[in-house]
Amino acid sequence: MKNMKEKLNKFLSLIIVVAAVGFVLTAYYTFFGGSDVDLEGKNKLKIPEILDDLNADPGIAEFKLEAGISQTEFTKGRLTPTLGYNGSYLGPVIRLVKGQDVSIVVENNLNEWTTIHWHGLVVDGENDGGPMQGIASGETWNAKFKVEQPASTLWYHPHFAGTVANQVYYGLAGLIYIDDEFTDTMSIPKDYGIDDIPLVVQDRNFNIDGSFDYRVSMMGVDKGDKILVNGTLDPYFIVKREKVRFRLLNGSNSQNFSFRLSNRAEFLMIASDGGFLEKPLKKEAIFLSPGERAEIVVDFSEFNDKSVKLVSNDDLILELVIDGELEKSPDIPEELAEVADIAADEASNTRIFELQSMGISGTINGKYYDMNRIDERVDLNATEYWIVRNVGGMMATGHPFHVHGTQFQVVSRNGEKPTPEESGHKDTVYVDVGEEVVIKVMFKKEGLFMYHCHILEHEDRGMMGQFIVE
Ligand SMILES: [Cu+2]
Repeated sequence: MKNMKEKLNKFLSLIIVVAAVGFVLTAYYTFFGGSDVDLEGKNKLKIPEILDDLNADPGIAEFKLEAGISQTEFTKGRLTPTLGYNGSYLGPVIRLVKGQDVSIVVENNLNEWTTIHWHGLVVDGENDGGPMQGIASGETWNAKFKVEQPASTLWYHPHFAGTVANQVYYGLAGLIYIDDEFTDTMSIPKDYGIDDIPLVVQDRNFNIDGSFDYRVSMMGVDKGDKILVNGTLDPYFIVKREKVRFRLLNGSNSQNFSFRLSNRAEFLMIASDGGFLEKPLKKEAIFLSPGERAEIVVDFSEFNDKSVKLVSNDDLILELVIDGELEKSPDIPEELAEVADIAADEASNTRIFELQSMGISGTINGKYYDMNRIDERVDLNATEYWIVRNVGGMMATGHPFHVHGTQFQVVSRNGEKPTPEESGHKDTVYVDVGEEVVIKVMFKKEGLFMYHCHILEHEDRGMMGQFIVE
């Protein structure tokens, strides 16, 4: 009898211990853990490397990039033929500082021509990497320039006439960060890969064998049913309960994104294409057409959820797993930077650009791109108003209008003052069907430059013009 009682007591003790352990574990994961978020089949977000500066002098930066043919395992066990810079897909972040003299040697190890364009960088025509600076297979090209613009998130990608869409789709693109005299001491998240996260977002289609299924027809481009973020399929990223900055690039060929958080929480937009806005802007969603960038700060200390999703409409972009204890992160300053006003007046020259779609191709002012024709001549240091109209066309779409060699300001959209998110400097502006956007542009660099639609299939099929600054 006594024996029975002892056994029962032991059994009850065991149950209590098991229950207690269970309770403690549950409580631990409830408060601290993200481990009950189902990450089955998901991949940890890749963070691009920062490209080594080969010159120890802080005033001089020397870089080497190599465009090559490779394969990438987006899905376990399946290899996708891809292109990449210094790697299998996409490229490293080129980190520049305002005032630096920069040299970048680009080696073309593809079996076709390419160029490399520094999108958003204000440099002269010869170093811009447009269609005129073609690099033959096996050759190198050396771009040299001085960084003269404020802190910003820019990017680089090929620009050889007719092959841009394909080369970007297969993986040729990367980010450029510029730091300036203010960024070191600014109270914003800036720990690269920890609370300052690059997000290169691209839509893609895959075949069953793992290869890309890049579908283009006369009608247009098929939207990819998969999303790659920094070349990661089904990505997740673990953040702390603190403020995290995301540098978003719409790196897609033709798809627009409207980014928001799954819990519909507000975040702060702090920068657009050309750098910081004057003041942080509270937003619930951010629209980016191909080529456009935005920097946002999300305060994860405000969320009780264990996971929040970055989505675009109903598409999952990135699962953000919130892990760890509450971290005290500093307030974002109410004044971020001074956005230099581009001085233009009634005397400034005005030009009109009419964008017209024809399914997969399109024209600007009724003309297809011709590398032997200069479309516009601009005086060095002139400031001009450019009126950009989307006049529709067959299977009309919106067009992201990009101007090389400058950062411009949006003056008006359909006669109205632009929204605050368009108040900073920009190099790409979305013009929807029927819209008219007026920009003021300053031309501080000499040479031959492009303006074009940043739907890469449109650009490749002629929706581009050339201007010379002299
Ligand atoms: Cu277009």
